Amino acid sequence: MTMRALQTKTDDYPSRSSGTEQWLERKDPVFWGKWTPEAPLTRTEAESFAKKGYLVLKSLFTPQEVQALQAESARLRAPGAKLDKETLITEPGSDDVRTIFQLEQQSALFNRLANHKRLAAIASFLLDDEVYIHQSRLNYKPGYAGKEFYWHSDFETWHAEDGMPRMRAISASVLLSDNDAMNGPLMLMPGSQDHFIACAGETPEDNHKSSLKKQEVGVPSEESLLKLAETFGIEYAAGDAGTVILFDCNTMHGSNGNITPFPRSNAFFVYNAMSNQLQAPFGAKKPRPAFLANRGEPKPVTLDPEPLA
Ligand code: 6CS
Ligand code: FE
Repeated sequence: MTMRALQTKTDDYPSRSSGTEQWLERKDPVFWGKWTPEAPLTRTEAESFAKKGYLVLKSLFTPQEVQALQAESARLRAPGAKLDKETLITEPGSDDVRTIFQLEQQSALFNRLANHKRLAAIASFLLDDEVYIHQSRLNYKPGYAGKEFYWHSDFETWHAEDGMPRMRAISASVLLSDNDAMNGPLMLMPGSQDHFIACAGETPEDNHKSSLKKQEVGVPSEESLLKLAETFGIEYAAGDAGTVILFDCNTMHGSNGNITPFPRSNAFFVYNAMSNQLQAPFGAKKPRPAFLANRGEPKPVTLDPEPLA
């Protein structure tokens, strides 16, 4: 048996294992590294990430790069794009594509984005380790009828269903459309990353088949959401296309629907520390498929410095 297959003996973040919800303290840092003048973030940015559990970086990509990414995103969503059917998730109640998973494996340009130094070096710095892509996706929230994403901690799902041991992963959302208060931007509770809400209930078999359209298991109770919102407040991350939102794997987040005529899309990469590779799921009978959670022999990102366009 390889080291990676071994299960950690005690579970610091048990969830979905009893009938009751519980608030547990976080046992991992948010910012694992140490700031130096060579760091890819300013000291203020690194400290703000540690405190709030998220960071918005404006204009990380040039207008030319953004245009190239938008064109590639349109190509992937157009009829005839050769995509693995399994990786496509439609909106609840319609055939509109909501998410394309394994983005960096189905598009050369998005592969370069996932490996790009401007993104991956920041994740690697904050997590103080080499990083690999745990999950990637192109999210598309159509205009008029884009559906919401209910409140959740990503780590809760990744720990329970995918076997991610520690809170040592960061999501990077690269905005491909302008996001403002109106078209269903990402909402976050700053500071919520320091608490783990162990959820009630059990993971149903093949939960991902419905949870990716509408998550119902692994979400906090309304009482806990109220307490979190009263304690930490709710902020939203706005920015023009090309803005990057980085957030910790345990920051409570969600987004409203989008009834504006303007669609909203983003490319989303989850960077996990190489030392934090997946084990057996902590709160489900079998692990989710590989298109949702990279559990092979993951390769660290390359930190490619070349412009994308
Ligand atoms: O399933 C996932 O990996 C992600 N999607 C949802 C709806 N919840 C957890 C996590 O963010
Ligand atoms: Fe999420």
